[in-house]
Amino acid sequence: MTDLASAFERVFELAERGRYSTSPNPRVGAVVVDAAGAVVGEGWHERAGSPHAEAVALAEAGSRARGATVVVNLEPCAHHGRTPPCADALVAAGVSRVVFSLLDPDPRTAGKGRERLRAGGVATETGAFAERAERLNEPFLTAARSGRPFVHLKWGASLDGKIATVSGRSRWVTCEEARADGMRLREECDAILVGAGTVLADDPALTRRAGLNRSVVPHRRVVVDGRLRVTGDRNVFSPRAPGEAWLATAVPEGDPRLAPFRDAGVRVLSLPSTTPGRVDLAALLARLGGEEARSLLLEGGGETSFSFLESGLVDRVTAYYAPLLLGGRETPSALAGAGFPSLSSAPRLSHLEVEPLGDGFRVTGRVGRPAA
Ligand code: AOF
Ligand code: ZN
Repeated sequence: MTDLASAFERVFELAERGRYSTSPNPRVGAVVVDAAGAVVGEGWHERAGSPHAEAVALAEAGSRARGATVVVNLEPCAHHGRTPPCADALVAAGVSRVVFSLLDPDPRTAGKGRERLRAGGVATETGAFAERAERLNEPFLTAARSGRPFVHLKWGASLDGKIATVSGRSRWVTCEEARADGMRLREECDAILVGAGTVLADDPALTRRAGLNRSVVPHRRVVVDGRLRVTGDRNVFSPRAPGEAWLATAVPEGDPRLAPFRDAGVRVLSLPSTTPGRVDLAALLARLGGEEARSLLLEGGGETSFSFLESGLVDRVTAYYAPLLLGGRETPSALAGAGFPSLSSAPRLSHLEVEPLGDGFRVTGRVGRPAA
């Protein structure tokens, strides 16, 4: 006998299987529970183009779906996309009730799935486990609501917030477990971004190396460099690396210094600037969003991270802390820039999750809107 809470527990477990593969689609799990409380069908969405969770669960349930309750973390879709509408399939299967957590913000569904179910005589309930459902699909939901990718800011630092020693060495501040977890975040995100300062100081490759991602969205390695300080011989632009390299700059399209990047296969985006020499980050995110990038991992450095925060464009922060004290007035910090002038204008994190990791800890939280 399955109650609603345990059915949802299973739904989230199933949906979680799609963590590294469903983008640009959401992570969805579905469970069919018959009138006696037995689970007669289960499904999850594997990747864009493959059947939706409800379709898989209904197929497994077969005729046992008649009169059953279907539990799912997202509103069943109402549209013919890469697959036919789940709402119609649920009506056709004769289910009596659908319990789902959230309305699907995709404008092709957005309440229409629920309407189709109701019109077909199926009872609906919305809102159960909504918070957990939000957390699971932060990238998809943020992107569908705003048209830009979900921005996840990450850093690894000493306990006093320094990301390198005073001499600039930064590679081994946090422990191996923290670095592995950071690598796992790269697998979840459709794009990884750093500023020019980080390219010049650390020369990162921004590649995914854990081999977890199986989504259809190409992985973008993005460099923001308003004034064009970097050169094409940096690791991030290597034509041998998988995925696309993007260079976002404020220098005009016709600048001859951009030609070698283009010749090397780099996507050059000459974007408007907010202040002279600085890329309009919202314009960059809109370009990424327009190409189905649902999430972006922002890996520094301090100037670039601060610019994103200042523009109100960061959704989540994950920080790894080492039990290490570096000090130093000139030591690079996770955040630089001009700094927020007051406590009320500074972004604040909510829904904090703190976990020990290796010899340090990880803290993650949602970025709230500043009060002023
Ligand atoms: C569901 N269940 O398992 C998924 C849903 O073009 P398609 O067919 O790949 O559909 C993608 C859209 O369908 C996506 O934007 C989202 O609105 C919904 N995804 N809905 O009921 C699922 N993956
Ligand atoms: Zn569907």
